[in-house]
Amino acid sequence: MSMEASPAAGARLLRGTGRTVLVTGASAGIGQATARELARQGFRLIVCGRRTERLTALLTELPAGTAHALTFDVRDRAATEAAIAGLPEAWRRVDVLINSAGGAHGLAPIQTGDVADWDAMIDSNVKGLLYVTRAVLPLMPDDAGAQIVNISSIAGRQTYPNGAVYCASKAAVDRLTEGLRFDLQERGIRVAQISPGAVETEFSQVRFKGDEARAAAVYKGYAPLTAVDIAETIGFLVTRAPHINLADVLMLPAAQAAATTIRRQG
Ligand code: 8X3
Repeated sequence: MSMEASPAAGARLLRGTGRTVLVTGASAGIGQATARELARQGFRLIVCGRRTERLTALLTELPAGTAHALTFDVRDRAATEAAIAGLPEAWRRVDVLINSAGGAHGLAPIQTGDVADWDAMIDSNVKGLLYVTRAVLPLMPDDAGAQIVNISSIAGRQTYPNGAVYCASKAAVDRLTEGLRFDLQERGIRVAQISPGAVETEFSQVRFKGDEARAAAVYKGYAPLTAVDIAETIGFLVTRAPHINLADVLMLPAAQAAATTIRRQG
């Protein structure tokens, strides 16, 4: 048996240095933690979110000139396109796109669910991801190790009671991730998704419309994942050698076996 190394074996990891990442949903949660983690790894950052003051605060943490903020709501197609089209010349190459904007609104059966909640979830988790991706793609280089990472969810793989619309929106992310992989194969752009289980962020506070007690109960009796846990995994994923696409990561707390099966103690 030949012990010769494959041509790819010597390919080097793609460090952050000299590369630019655009992160949506960067004003909180997984997006914000990912921005911090990738800055730590040397990436230049385009941080996108709805809350200017939070993005500005994030910029002050980072070395001057290494980050650029864009305020827009991914649900607003015109604003999304205008913000990305208006990027200054120095920021018009994007090596990595992290689609993190989105969330859950309400937890209710279809027959009584709030239609405005459905619109919010479908508009941000599905249509917003599409708007951003379409707008950013012209800025991504071909055959240069570029990468898109979509933040999906275990909810994209399993439906749970009262979560039909959120789960459907994340199932759409799963399908779009696969579809983009086909579509972008000819450009040599890698497409991946990470599907977290329970992560303690603002997620449940938003889902339960500010009901802190109800949100806190979601994470009681076990150790949920943190946004930093997800961010570190994304950091690993986007620094693999160019011949690797770590395409699909399901990441759960150790106490979680399935979307609604969590071992709680105490
Ligand atoms: C977040 C995980 O299980 O609350 O997407 O839907 S879950």
